[in-house]
Amino acid sequence: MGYEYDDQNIFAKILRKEIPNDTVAENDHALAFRDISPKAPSHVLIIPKGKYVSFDDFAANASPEEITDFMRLCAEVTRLEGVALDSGNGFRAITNAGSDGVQEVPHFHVHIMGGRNMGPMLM
Ligand code: IU
Repeated sequence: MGYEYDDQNIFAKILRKEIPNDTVAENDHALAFRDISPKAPSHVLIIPKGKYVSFDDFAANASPEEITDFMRLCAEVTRLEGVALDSGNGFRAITNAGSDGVQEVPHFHVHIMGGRNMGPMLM
């Protein structure tokens, strides 16, 4: 069993700069950009630049450098968006995986959403 990556997914096209994005920050191994359909005043997606389908694929197969850069970019986004706990009111970070997780785009991404009270988690 493997994680089959679709090179035609929309985030692969964003990484290849075939379609534009509203970049918030980036580093060697990860890119952060604004969600095209924001569900909160601040809604940013963080994606690895490598070809990982989902959280479990990334967690199992990414290198330590990729994982560190990804997590550090998440932290940078929370600071830039003013939602980090040392300076703001907090945020929700989520990732959807596969069909039961209702993942729309098959390139691993974390949503960071804030700027309002996000309410209880959906069950
Ligand atoms: P999901 O976790 O795979 O369900 O979320 C995909 C997100 O990607 C969703 O919030 C969309 O609004 C967002 N998105 C985007 O930012 N730009 C796009 O071109 C497309 C989807 I298609």
